[in-house]
Parts: sequence; C-alpha cells; structure tokens
Amino acid sequence: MAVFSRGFGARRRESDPRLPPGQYLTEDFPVLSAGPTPRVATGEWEFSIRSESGHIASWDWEQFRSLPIDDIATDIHCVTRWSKLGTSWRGVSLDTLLAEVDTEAEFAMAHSYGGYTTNIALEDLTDGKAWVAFEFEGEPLDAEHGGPARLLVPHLYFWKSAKWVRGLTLTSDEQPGFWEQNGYNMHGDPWTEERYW
Ligand SMILES: Nc1nc2c(c(=O)[nH]1)N[C@H]1C(S)=C(S)[C@@H](COP(=O)(O)O)O[C@H]1N2
Ligand SMILES: [Mo]
Repeated sequence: MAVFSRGFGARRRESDPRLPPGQYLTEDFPVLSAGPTPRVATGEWEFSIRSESGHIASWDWEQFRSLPIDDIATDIHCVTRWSKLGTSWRGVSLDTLLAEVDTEAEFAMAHSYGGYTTNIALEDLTDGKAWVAFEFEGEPLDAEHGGPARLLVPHLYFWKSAKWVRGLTLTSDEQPGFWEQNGYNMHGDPWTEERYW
C-alpha cells in the first residue's frame, strides 16, 4: 500500500526522467533575447549555407517552404535552468538543407538577422537532430521566438537554437559564437551540464 505525500509528489516531478540535471519544469514559454527583435518579412527572408570552399547554397522563403517538412515533438532546455516538455514544431531538417552542400567541414557557425551567432559541430546538426523551424504548436513562429524561422537543436541547450536564423558558415576549425565568447560551453549538452567553460 502506498501513501503519497506532497513531498513525494514534488520529488517525483523533479526526477522526471525527461528533465536533465539542474533543470526545473516550466509551462509557459519564456522569451530570451540578447537584443531587440528583428522583424524579417518572409518576402525578404533568405537562408544560406556557405561551405569552407566558399560555395553558397541559398533558399528564399518560397523555395524553403517547398522543401519536405518534419513534425517535431521535443523537450527544450535553457541554460538558465528552465525546461519545457513536449513542445511541437514544424521545420525543415538540416539534413535536407545540407544535402545541397558539398563539404568536409566539421563545424558550423549559425548567423542570425540581428547579429547573433552560435557555433555548433556539424555532427550535432545532422542525422535528424536539427531543423530550421517555422511553426510552433501549429502556428507560425512568433517574431519574439525567432519567426519567420529559427534553428531548433533541441538536444543541446536552447542558446544553440538561433532565432531569426539566416544561415550557416561551415568551417574546418571551431570558432566561438556570441555566448560562447562570453563563457558558455562550446558544445552545450544539457545531460552532462555543459553550461559554461
Ligand atoms: N538570435 C538569437 N537567438 C537566440 C537568442 C538570442 O538572444 N538571439 N537567445 C538564445 C537563448 S539563450 C535561448 S534560451 C533561446 C530562447 O528562445 P525563446 O526566446 O524562444 O524562448 O533562444 C536562443 N536563440
Ligand atoms: Mo538560454
């Protein structure tokens, strides 16, 4: 016979197996932006990938939206310790986009409208682990959350999921992005708490 006290319930909640160490659950969707929200019209939007040899693959909004779409159900984890479980997104897999690029590079720098950057190893962007997402919970992505489109790399801390993403630069050496230059970890795995240097 089991007797459940409130304390037991709270502990069970904290030990939800979907919650990485040091994280707490949130039901709302906090906005975390290092600067003002860029307003990018889809008619002006472009996404491009530049390889280490200087070749550029690019998509305007219409071309991007004609690519195959994934439905993504995932948990997200911010380094400031909030996690949000069971979010749903739609986006284009980075595998689809990178298929247009001939590269031997191991690293990428994501660039955003507004100037934000974050570095991500190519192995963290491939094999179904990353998307350029344009819908959240069935609605077009709000500008505050990175619309028209943002990177979604949910297996890493959410600072790697660049909002208002406009492209990737592929390189053979690893360079730090905006937060990484300011002490955040180069990789950012929430399960091993790769928060800071
Ligand atoms: N362009 C851009 N992308 C960004 C950020 C930012 O400041 N600018 N903040 C990052 C951080 S620290 C987090 S936690 C998430 C927050 O996304 P949200 O505002 O949709 O919750 O976006 C990430 N992507
Ligand atoms: Mo964050």
